[in-house]
Amino acid sequence: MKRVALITGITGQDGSYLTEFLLEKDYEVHGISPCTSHGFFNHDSTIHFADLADGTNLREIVDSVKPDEVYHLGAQSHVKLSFELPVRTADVTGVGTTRILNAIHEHQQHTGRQVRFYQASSSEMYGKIVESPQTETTPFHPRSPYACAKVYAYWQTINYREAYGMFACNGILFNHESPRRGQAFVTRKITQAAARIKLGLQKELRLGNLDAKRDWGFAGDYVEAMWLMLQHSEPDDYVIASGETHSVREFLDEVFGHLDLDWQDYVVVDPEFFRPSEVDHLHGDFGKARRVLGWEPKVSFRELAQIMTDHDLVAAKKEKVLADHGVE
Ligand code: G4F
Repeated sequence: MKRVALITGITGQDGSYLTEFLLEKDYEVHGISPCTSHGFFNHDSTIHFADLADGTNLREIVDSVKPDEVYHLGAQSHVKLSFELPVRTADVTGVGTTRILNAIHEHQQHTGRQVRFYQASSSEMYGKIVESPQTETTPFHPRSPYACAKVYAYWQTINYREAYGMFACNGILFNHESPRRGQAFVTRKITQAAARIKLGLQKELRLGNLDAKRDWGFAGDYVEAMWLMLQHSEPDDYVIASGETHSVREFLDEVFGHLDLDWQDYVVVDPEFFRPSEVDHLHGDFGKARRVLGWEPKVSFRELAQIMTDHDLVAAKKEKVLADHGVE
């Protein structure tokens, strides 16, 4: 019998890599998505439409799919946007987690089945950090409505584990990127702009805080860690990170350097892209995941920057051919 996985946020970056990973392992893959208009669709998976802010059909979906594993990746995941949409972010990213946990709990009670649950927790929860590198025991100090919602969801996941014996795990994932990363996140914004600048399609790149430091890894590596957590004998919480920290400036160096350009000729610092409160420095220690799950990242910071840049250069070349032929 095939194992069955249900993924919220299936059409996002992580959802698409996880779908491919699970199909490769011969899972039957189902996903929950709020709309059809954007994202990555894998035709070997089945999509069910539901909004995490409206839990009415979540229980029906869980009852009909009968998943062995649920990967809860769906969220309003943009930190800066969360300052503009704090209530929506709390509802989708925070309470949305309770809605899906509750649907699974009711399903388990009703059917006697066991469902394993993965919560996409975030390094943003560390916020104003109290130690470095950050581990599973580092206290949280969230610095955005998004991070507050993620802290709430983190504790709900532990609460369902402790109160009802649910097999529920938090993966505390540090920033993870890829050519499928949304264009509003800083790495992809930089690789797209650099490729377009290289081909003369764009003249400048407007960014916010260049001094922020992040622990950036490759999303394709990180979905394996999600799966490993749910295969372990005990549910637990794990930091998943690259173990390195780099500034936005260093990412610019890698990307523009790869294209033989100097970013200082093109980057304009624009207050528009600063946040009301910033997370200055994130650096994860994935020692527990390595020890217990046997997981470690494969793609380095430099390789990640180059993979993303090369991908966006191909896209920019296509755009240029169309532009040269007057097609918009
Ligand atoms: O790429 P970012 O928007 O990612 P951020 O805020 O670290 O959050 C991402 O990673 C989290 C994991 O730690 C996830 F939970 C979350 O959902 C999301 O995926 O920004 C990275 C840094 C920030 O310090 C930001 O201020 O880059 C800085 N930055 C500078 N200029 C910019 C820009 N960020 C964006 N998005 N756009 C800019 O123009």
